[in-house]
Amino acid sequence: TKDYTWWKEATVYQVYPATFAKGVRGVYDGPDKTFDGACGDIQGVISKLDYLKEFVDIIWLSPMYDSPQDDMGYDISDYQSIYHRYGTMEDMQALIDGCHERGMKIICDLVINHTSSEHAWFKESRSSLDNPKRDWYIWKKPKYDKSGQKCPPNNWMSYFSGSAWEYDEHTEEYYLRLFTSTQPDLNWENEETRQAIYDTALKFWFERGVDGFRIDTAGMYSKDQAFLDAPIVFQDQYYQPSAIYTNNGPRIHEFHKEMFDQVTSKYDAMTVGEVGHCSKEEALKYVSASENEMNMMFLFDVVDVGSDQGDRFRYKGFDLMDFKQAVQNQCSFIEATDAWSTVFIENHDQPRSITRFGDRDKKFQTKSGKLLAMLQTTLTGTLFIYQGQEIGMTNLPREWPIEEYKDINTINYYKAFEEKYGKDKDFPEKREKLMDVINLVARDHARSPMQWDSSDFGGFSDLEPWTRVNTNYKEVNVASQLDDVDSLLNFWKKSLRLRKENKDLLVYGNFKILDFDNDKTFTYVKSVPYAESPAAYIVLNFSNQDVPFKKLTDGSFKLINCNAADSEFVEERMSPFEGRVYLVE
Ligand code: TEU
Repeated sequence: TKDYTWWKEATVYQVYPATFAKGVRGVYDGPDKTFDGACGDIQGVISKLDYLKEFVDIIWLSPMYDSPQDDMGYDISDYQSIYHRYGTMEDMQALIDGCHERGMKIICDLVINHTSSEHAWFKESRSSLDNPKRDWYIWKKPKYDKSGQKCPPNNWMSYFSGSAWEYDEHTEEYYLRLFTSTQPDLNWENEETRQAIYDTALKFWFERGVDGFRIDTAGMYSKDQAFLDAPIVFQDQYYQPSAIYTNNGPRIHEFHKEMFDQVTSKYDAMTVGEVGHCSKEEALKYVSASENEMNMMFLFDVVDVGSDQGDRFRYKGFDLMDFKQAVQNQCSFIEATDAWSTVFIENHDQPRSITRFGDRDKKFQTKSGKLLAMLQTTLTGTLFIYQGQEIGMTNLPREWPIEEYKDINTINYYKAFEEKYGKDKDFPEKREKLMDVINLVARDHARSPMQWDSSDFGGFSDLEPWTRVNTNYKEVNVASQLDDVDSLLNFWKKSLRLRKENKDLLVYGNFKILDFDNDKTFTYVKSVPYAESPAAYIVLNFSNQDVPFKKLTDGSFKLINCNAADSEFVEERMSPFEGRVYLVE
């Protein structure tokens, strides 16, 4: 049995400040390195709180801290001030208070594996070999190859292409940066560094009323101190070599326990760590209540479906069986334990779920969005929705050229690809193939401006935004869905209500797949162990065809949710992308 807790039952809504909403109290909108054009801000978020409070309980705000924005704020130059285009400290306090006044909570992004190279700590660290902060980052002497050329200390790769080591002329050493060149990794081995992180990045915000954190790259702080070359598993090296020695490293649990003990445990906080990949045993170390580390974690099983060994751009395609397995991995590992899980299929690092898992053709777009809503609102764990998911925003159009893509991950990958194959005779074909994949899986798809209404720029701003609005904003937007009883938005609201009304089953229940081998339907039951309550029986047709409906368990079935129109509903046959939720007694 599970203990009822506010952060378990809550629906969390992720806000990406750069593209959520532009407030009326204008922040300077002239040209800017990253945001050349109108950009979202904190007043914009405040202006939408009344919209959000109708269906969500907690807001997760992606980084709003001061930053050069090389990785959209995941490169922080000051934990204690706000990026000028997003607003001021007063705006942020107003947002925190605005959430609380409405009975909502707010969690912030905690990016503490690395800082920006513009952070004062790094500027000091790089200034000399004997600077007191030298050891706050990870510096290594160069190696030399046979011909006497300088080369990085080992073969670790960056998540954003190329070596994970950056050479610094000034002191003639390399620093580690698992992400982009301006995101140096902090040295968690240094106790003073850890204390500084706890004070500046966590306590400071708890004291201002923030209710918790989404902990960025929470599995990466502890690097294997041998810094060995990793075995090259693949022909062209992706980031796996470094992952072996930087994910779930030797001291990672010690660090999380320390952070919990010294900071998080002092507050009624919610914490969710982005860990991504780990074994079940490892996962339980992070999120078992008795371990005192964090409340829950994001595992990438589901969002990685179809990507080859975690490299999103080697996309193999969607397979329902893999998908079922992934869903099971993510929500079953907590059964019969004191751990907790999360439910999500979108975030700012993922493409849009309808394009990926639903119907790519317009025909069943909304209906497949409802199918995915039924899936998510019936799975065990804390539910996370990403901005725009509630109205069924989709990936960017395939015709858009690479120039419309702004994410450093996409751009670096594209450049590396061009460098490698640019001279090949068949480069144009190769390029088109890559564009097909980018159009399917790039992070950019989550980062286009939120579509509020059918006016210019989707009502996001009155000036042209820094990144282009999806061309479908006239068909897909909040305003047109608010009053339409059949809209995806209203379906989400209804499904979220049902989730709460049946929380023992839907939020807390055990999960069991009934048709693992079926390649069209996904059928599972949710049940409460040892209780004589009904079970929830969920059947989802993931295909664009009619399929027969057969009851795979005994009992009397009562339908409580369905996305098929009354006129098309036939008990023994399910229409394309139809989903049903029954209670069975
Ligand atoms: O992401 C870390 C991460 O491991 C991935 O989701 C990563 O973005 C992806 O594999 C790249 O293909 C977090 C943030 O969510 C992401 O936005 C940041 O870019 C990254 O950390 C660095 O801070």
